[in-house]
Amino acid sequence: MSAHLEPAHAHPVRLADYRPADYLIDAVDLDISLDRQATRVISRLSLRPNPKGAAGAPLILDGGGLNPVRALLDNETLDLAEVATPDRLTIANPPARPFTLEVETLLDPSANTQLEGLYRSGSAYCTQCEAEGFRRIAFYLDRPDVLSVFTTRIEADKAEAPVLLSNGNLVESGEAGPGRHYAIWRDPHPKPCYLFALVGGDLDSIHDEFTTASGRKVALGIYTEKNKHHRAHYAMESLIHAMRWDEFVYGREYDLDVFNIVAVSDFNMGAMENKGLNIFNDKYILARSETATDADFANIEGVVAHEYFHNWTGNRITCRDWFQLCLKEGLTVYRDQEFSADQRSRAVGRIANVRALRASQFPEDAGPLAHNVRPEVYNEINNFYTSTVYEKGAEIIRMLRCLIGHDAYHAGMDLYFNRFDGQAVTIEDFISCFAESSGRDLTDFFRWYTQAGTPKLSARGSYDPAAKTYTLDLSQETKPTPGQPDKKPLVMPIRLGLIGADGKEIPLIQDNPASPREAKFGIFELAGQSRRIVLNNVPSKPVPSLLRRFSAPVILDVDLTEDDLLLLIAHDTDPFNRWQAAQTFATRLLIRSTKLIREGEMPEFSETFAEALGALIDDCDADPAFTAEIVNLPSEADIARDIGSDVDPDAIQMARDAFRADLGKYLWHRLLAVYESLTSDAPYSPDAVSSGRRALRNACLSLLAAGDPGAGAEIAMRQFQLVANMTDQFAALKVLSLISAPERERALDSFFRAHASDALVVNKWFTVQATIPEPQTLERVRRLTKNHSFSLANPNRVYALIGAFANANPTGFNAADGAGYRFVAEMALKLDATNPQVAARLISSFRSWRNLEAGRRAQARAALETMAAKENLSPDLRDIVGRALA
Ligand code: B3K
Ligand code: ZN
Repeated sequence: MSAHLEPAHAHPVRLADYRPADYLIDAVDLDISLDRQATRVISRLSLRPNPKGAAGAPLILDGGGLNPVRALLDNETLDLAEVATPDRLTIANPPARPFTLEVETLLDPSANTQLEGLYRSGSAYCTQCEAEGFRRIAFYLDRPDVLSVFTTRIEADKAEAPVLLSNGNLVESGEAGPGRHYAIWRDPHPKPCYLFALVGGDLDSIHDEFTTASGRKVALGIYTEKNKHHRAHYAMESLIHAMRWDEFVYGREYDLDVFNIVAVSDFNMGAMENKGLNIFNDKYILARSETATDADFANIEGVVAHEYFHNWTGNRITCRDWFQLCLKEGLTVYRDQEFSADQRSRAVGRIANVRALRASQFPEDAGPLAHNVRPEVYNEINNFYTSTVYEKGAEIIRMLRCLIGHDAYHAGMDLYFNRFDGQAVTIEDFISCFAESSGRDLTDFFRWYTQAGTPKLSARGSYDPAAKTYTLDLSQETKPTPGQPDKKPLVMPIRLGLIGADGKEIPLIQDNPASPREAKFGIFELAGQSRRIVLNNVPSKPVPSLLRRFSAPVILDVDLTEDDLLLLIAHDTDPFNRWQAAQTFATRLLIRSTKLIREGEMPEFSETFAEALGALIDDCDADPAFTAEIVNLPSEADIARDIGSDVDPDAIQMARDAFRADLGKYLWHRLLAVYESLTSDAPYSPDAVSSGRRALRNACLSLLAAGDPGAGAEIAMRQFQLVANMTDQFAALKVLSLISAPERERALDSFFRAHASDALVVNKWFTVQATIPEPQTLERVRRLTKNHSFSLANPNRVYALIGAFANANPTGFNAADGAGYRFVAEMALKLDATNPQVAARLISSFRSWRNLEAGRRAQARAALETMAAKENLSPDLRDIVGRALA
């Protein structure tokens, strides 16, 4: 067999097999002439043997379905039949000195439905190269540790693509023959090819300027499809805030003369941090009060900041290999979370982060798709852009910061930036900076990266009234995950407080504190399997407030009574734990009710809990956003996760609905009073305080409608018809969608008619329908896939309809007859032929199938097996299905 029929990298790819590249590419000159079906790419690579590679090795460049038409080595023509296949270019005996390789290829961007490489979105040309998309543009050493200086000449029809953008600074532009023009961009910062980007199109834009702390003027631009630029102002403001914040908090300045963002409507993920030219899914850029909700505004702020922050954490210092993905992602998520916390309410931000972590990362870690934050093997790297790598990766940085403190954390970051700037590095390199700055041995802490699964932290307290001591016994345990039967203890910071029966905080006094941070801040470390903490001078039996601010991403098992929880709800000085206590109270009750319902009994209600919520509602002026978080009960997925096995989603749904209905009735007058008191005719503003008031008002509306659907529908309909902002309008539509009455269809129709031409709003219309928890929803979703505005070619549409059904409609997706599973599998198979990445993402909704009751488990398995039995599955889908079944 000819050697070049094999892929350049054998699969599976293993971390243990990492070797440096045999060749380096010092410079890349790209000459790209855009055409809808026949784009011509000429790449000139300046290569040389890597002193760290194998001398005399063949040069093997990655390709992704390329169509080469010409290749020259140092100006000598090569025989293409001999050196190239669509997926690989091999030079058997390259010179043992610097040389150039020039290759011309022809691409068809219009036929690129995978949205990886160079493709068309609307009338524009754009690119997505991370992780391995650059090889679909040119033959290359497509790996993050090959850094090169890129110069890109783009040529296009002036009328079709008046705007031509790439990385770096614009160095030249002009005419290029009849009707054509060109632009040359040069990026002086060596970068891996996954950060390459190019955009061409007839785009509108807004512009601003930023002056860095040291006086560099940066021209900022945000480009959108025609006539959408007036919706990019909030994104621009967010960008400027993010740039200032990174200077202020991390001392990091921007390093080019321009920073451009382009928003496109066809994009597989959220956004991409290409050097100096971020490309975004337009849902994370475009917002006006009439089209975007408060949540959309908050997401825009967070994602714009995230991509900007990558300039230092990801671009200037990048990953040695894709196993190190969380080096840039976990760190950058942590940075964007902290940025958002500084812009908004820190407590509410933390609650939102933890809700998201528990909703997606905990289930991932508890199921067949569990993997290390730093995986050790992959078949398809695109399947590892997971909440484990991102969100759990961010939690690790947060713990590190908590363990070593502000000063050592920032000293470590400075060391990291100084030592590794311009390099492609590993997690070990990163962590070594903090070992140095803190003087601590972080070997055991490192286990967070190499061990999957969510640890369970158990805490048992006992009070000795004679000695006035409180003893807390802590222990940890992590269940086995696929391929990791034996788990070791992890090092975790446990932020602790004690609340006395009078509701006052009790000082923590120990004979021999293990560290100054323990004595000063109540941050205790659990490093081994267990630990006993004895606290002195405790005047009366206290209630422990453990894991304040959720100081470690673990499942907490603590034997608090209902009275203890009520005390924490009312008095904990840590807002996160006040919220947590309410969640715990409600979850316990809902789990009991779920069980009762399955046994044919009536669900429970708790007047005491309702009164506690009532007191918070009466006292909501202090922080309405926080009160809203408390009023929003644990989700069905939260309850399912805590039940853990033999899960019956229908019973959970019934328990939750019944409790909400009882709460709505019980608190009716107080809810209505707050709803009315928060009604405002002030002009819309997306700021945290105003959005918090809307959040609480809409949470009240939702409970009112649960308590009395008739009266609730009336209030919701009035709100739906009266308000101009999308937050309140969509919240009302959501409430109406849950009520099976004629108002529902009337509201849905009028919403669609009002927004039919606005894709991002129509996505909301798809989602609200896909998440109606009733048996007829699957039929509705099937019907909607035939709607003229639905298309499998647009990832946002797929996520809005099919993704929402699979991930946010637990009773629909998990219908007992398996119809939901079969539908999602059918859609994924259909999509797999054109966009495997999005198909694979849809199927991650099966990640918890093993926890279901036996009947549904069998149905889910059957749906997965139907997929597994297909020939011609993409590597992406084959990998997810295979791991889900393994
Ligand atoms: N780094 C990109 C994600 C790339 C996805 C590749 N399939 C966005 C981000 O995390 O910032
Ligand atoms: Zn990122």
